[in-house]
Amino acid sequence: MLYSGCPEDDELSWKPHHLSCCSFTFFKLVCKYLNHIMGLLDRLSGLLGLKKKEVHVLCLGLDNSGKTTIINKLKPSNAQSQDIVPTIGFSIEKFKSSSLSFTVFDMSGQGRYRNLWEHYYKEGQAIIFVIDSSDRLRMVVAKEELDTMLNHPDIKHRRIPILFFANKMDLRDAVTSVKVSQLLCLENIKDKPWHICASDAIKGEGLQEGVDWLQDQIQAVKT
Ligand SMILES: Nc1nc2c(ncn2[C@@H]2O[C@H](COP(=O)(O)OP(=O)(O)OP(=O)(O)O)[C@@H](O)[C@H]2O)c(=O)[nH]1
Ligand SMILES: [Mg+2]
Repeated sequence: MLYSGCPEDDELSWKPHHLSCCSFTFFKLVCKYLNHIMGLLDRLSGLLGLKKKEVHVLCLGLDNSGKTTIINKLKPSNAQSQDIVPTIGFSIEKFKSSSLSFTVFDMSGQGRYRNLWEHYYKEGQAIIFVIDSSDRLRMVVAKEELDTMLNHPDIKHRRIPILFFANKMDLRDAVTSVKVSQLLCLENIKDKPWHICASDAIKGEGLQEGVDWLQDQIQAVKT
């Protein structure tokens, strides 16, 4: 609705002091039309295929496997956090690839929060599952959590792509990605596309290969 007179007093509560009533109304009109034009441009870029498609991804895996470090490294360098702390509950993060805009649910891997994962399965269009390749003792726990996820009704019958990061490859005790894949029995996953990448999230090695694969899979499903 256009303003024909002065806005009500309560609408003026945030009015800059130096603007008169008329110039303030004009200012609001300009803002309104700018907003409208931005909306049109946004829709136009979507129609022309210039706007990146948005996808929702779940990042899962045991605590301390490196999920938050990986997601952080995938952000532009000026948006990266210098201080990674264990995730409480979950956090929503964003990063972009060449043609997709990812919204990631970075779930906490701590035992007490793992029951939160299933509440987000329906929303996820892809899964990133992170394994600490040097944590041989807990590989069996990682496998249990993976199997529970794969058997969940919201995942079981979907052809959802799963990207595995065999992370912490820089550590001396790390096993190879082939070994991780054997320990997790990944060859048993027949009804979903999956891929495993060895990664070092601190240096950012292996991450791009994984994201490129994920992007191809998501686009293959959408088109
Ligand atoms: N050496 C090495 N350390 C890593 C790597 N990735 C992550 N870390 C370290 O592992 C620790 C845990 O990393 P996070 O990213 O917080 O792990 P997380 O999976 O998000 O853990 P939760 O939030 O508790 O589920 C941090 O001290 C990271 O610096 C890696 O590739 N190599
Ligand atoms: Mg975390």
